[in-house]
Amino acid sequence: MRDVMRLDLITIFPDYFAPLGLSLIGKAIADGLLDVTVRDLRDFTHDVHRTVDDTPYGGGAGMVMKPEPWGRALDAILAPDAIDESAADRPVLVIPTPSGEPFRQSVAEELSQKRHLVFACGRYEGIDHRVAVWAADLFDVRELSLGDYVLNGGEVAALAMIEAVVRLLPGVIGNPESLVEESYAGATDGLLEYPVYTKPASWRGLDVPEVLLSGHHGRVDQWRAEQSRELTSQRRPDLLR
Ligand code: JB8
Repeated sequence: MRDVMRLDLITIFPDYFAPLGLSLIGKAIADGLLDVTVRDLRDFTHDVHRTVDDTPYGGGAGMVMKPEPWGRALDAILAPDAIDESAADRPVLVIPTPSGEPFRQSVAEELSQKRHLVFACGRYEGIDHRVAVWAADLFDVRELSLGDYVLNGGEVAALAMIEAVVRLLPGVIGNPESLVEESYAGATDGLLEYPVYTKPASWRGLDVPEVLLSGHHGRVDQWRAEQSRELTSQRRPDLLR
């Protein structure tokens, strides 16, 4: 049995994380599989204006997030724990950023094995780099990118990563067969999924492929494998060796 997974989220927009109370993740929290704390970065400022950004050294457009509030927020997150820098299971600090390593299913699987994940959600042009450097003494720091496009901040990327990780926790998905099926993917290892159909067999003049109605499991598996291969070569040739 695994310990409850602890998730700390640091953001200047705590409301972005309201959806974590819904659906499967909300249920995981209610069932005690997951303990989520959302922290407002501005609570770790000391000035009347609750300033979190400043102009970039070296010039350039936009603003950069100041390191001090991040340092205090991370101190607060670590405070309850006995700190062992060499611990095998160090907390992970995820920093969503377009310049990060790609977030993939393999990364989600790795993160799902950890006890404590902290997401540092930046805004503006990002977080002063010294935060990641300082944190590396205490956390496994992972700068991760959701994909090759630019969001306005790390919150939406964090939500996507959290959903991908939490659904892998034992007990979060009611039917673990769904997980097994997608991990070795039936016939489709590493390829895109084949199209799926349900009743009715004919809808608005469109018929379900007849092989799926045949009850012939061998032919069904073969058809699905072909569909996966064809879809993958059309849409994601990079996935074909
Ligand atoms: C400022 O596109 B993204 C992303 C964009 C961001 C920040 C973090 C992540 C911070 N812009 O994943």
